[in-house]
Amino acid sequence: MKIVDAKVVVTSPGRNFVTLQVTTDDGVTGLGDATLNGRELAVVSYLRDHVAPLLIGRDPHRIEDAWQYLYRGAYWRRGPVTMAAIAAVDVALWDIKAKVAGLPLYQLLGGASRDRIRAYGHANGSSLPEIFDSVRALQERGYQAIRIQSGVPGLKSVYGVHTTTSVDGSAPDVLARPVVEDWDTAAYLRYIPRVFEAVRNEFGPDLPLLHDAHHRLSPIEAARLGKDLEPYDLFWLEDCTPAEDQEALRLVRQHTTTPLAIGEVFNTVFDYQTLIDDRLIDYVRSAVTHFGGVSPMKKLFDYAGQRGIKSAIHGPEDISPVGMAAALHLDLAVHNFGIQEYSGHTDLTNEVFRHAYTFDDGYLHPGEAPGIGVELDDELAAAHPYEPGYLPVNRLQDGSVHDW
Ligand code: GCO
Ligand code: MG
Repeated sequence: MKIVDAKVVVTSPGRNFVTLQVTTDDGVTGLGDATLNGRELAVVSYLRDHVAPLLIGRDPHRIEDAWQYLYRGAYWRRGPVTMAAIAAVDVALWDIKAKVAGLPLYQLLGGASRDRIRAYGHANGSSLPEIFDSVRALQERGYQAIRIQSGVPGLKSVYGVHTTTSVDGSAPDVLARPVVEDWDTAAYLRYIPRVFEAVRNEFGPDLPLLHDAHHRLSPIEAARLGKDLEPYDLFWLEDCTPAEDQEALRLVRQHTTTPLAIGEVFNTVFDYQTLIDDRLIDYVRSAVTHFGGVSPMKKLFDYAGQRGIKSAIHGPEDISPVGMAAALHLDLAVHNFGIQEYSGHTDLTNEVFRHAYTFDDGYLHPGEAPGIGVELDDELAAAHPYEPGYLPVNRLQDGSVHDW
C-alpha cells in the first residue's frame, strides 16, 4: 500500500479549520486536524510545501517511522506549527490503518478501558445570574462537570466571556487584527473566590467545577488563588501560570491542594518532564492536534500514569471534529483517563465534518465506524473558504501587554 495524495483543506464554517486528507493507492482516505487558531496558514504552508511531497510513495502503515522521519528528519524540532503538521499526518495514518483493519481506532489502541467518556462544558457570564443561567443551560444539555469563567467588576472583557469589541470600543478590526482586552490581576484575585462561593451555594457540593486562569498569574498569585479556592473543592485550576516555566508550578504546589492542570500550549513530552517526574500537576491537558498526534499522546499518558497523573485532552471549538474524534478514541482506550473538554461545534461544522462520535447525558463516545469516524464533505468545505481571524490580546491599564 502506498500514499498517492496528501491534500490540505482549509475551511471556515464559522471558524477556520485545517485538515490533511491522505489517500492511498487502494483509495482509502485518512483525515488529520492541523488547526492552529490564529496562525492557520503557517501550518498550511508547512504541510503543503514541506510535508505532503515527502508522503507520496510512503507506506501508510509505517506510522511510527513517518512520525520519527518528520520530527527528527527536519532537524528543526518542536513548536506548534511543526507539531500540528506532524499531528495531522499521524492521525490521518491511524485513520487509514484502522479503516483497513475495519475497526474503530480505539480498538487498535488496546480497546475500550471504559464504556463512556465524561465531558465538561464551559459556563460563563459577566454577572452571577448570567453564570447561574449558563450553568443551568449546560445541565439541561446533560453536562455533569462544568468550567466556570466570570467577568470581573471594573474590567470590560475577560477570557471565556464572549468579546467582539476592543476595550476602546472598536469592533470592525476583529478580522484584520486581534481585539484588545483589558486585565487587572488584583481585581481578578479578589473576585473569583466569591464567584465560586456563590456557585457552590447555588448548585451544591456535588457538581464538579473547573476554572481556567489562562496563564495569567505569577507563581505566588496562582498559589494564593489555589488556596482561596480550596473551600469550593475545584476539580482543577487550569493553566494558572505561563506555560513555559515548569518550575513555577512547584511553588504553586507547595501552597495549595487545589488540583492543577496544564498543557494546552505544550507540543512535546519535554514540556512536561519536571511536571510529571516531580508530580507537580494532576492532569495533562494537551491537544492531539498540537502535540504531534495520537502516537505521542499515548506515550504521554502512559508516562503520566506512572505518577498517578490523568488525561484531560484539550477540546475547545478550535479543535476540529477530526481532532476531537482522535481525542475520543484515546480517551476510551487509556486507563488513566481524567475528563474530556467538549464544547461541541456549530451545525454547519458538523455537516462539513460528519462524525460518528456522540454526546449523551454528559458523556461522549467515539462511535464504532472504522477509523476515527469522520468524513469530510469537500464541496461544503470549499463553499466556506478561509477567513482571517485572531485570538484577542490583553493590555494592562498602563498599556503594557499581558498574557491572554
Ligand atoms: C481551553 C482553552 C481555549 C483556548 C483556545 C485558544 O481551555 O479550552 O483555554 O479556550 O483559549 O483553544 O485557541
Ligand atoms: Mg484552557
